[in-house]
Amino acid sequence: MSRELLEKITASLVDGDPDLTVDLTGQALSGGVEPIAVLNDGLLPGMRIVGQKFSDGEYFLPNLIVAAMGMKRAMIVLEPELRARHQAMKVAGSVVIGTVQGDIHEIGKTLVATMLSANGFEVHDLGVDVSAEQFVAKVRETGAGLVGLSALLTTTMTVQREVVRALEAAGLRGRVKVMVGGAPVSEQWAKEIGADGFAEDAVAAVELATRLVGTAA
Ligand code: HCB
Repeated sequence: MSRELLEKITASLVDGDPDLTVDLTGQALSGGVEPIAVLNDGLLPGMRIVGQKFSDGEYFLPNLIVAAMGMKRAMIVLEPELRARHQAMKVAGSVVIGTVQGDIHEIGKTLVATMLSANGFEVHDLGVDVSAEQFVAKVRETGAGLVGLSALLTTTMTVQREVVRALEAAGLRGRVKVMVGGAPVSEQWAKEIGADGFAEDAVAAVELATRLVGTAA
């Protein structure tokens, strides 16, 4: 019975039905299914399938956004139960993410943050228009091992370089990796500014983050 419910949760994410995902998550919890099982055997397999379908070109951005929404809403129901049972999600790594100063594009950055979070990363999302100093301060405060920088404008791409330099100047670069992304950004740009990697989309960002700092969620 619980196996069937967990499979339905997975399918609801794959089918892009956030209301059903939330409803089934509630049903599973009130039916006595362990919260950690809802996460590991219901929700995360769904996100993995959606990510794979996206990589294969079968799913597109709207599918990813809807699935991320379902996951995020289900996590709101699940998190207090996980905490209550000390079954906090295994942390795959800690990430500070934000859109760089002068840039207010937030959709892609938020999608990356949600996907990282859904894949077990502890995410500190600084929002948009974030200065190099704010990134440095948050890395110091949290001890995060990875910084994700988003820039959508050719005029703000250069701020990504400023952040890399500020991390160097603060003596933090040895222990923090930097991942860049955004429409005008490329692998070549990442190399040029001394970042550790470029991710084209949220699925690639999770793969890159896992490679750079992850401990297999
Ligand atoms: Co905006 N805008 N915009 N915009 N905008 C772009 C980015 C242009 C390319 C449109 C164009 O001219 N063709 C253009 C930039 C041109 C350039 O610099 N070369 C542009 C412009 C010019 C501007 C304004 C200057 C317009 C004006 O006011 N005159 C202004 C800038 C304001 C500012 O930032 N200071 C502006 C404003 C806006 C809004 C507010 C209307 C709106 C943003 C709303 C919001 O975010 N809340 C907006 C939008 C929506 C866009 C487009 C249409 C879509 C961006 C988007 O959300 N894409 C965009 C056109 C485009 O990008 N082709 C246009 C969807 C997301 C999911 O993709 O690439 O952001 P993404 O993120 C991906 C990927 O890059 C990667 O993963 C994400 C998920 O798959 N990724 C990372 C992103 N960040 C990462 C970080 C990592 O560490 C790793 C991976």
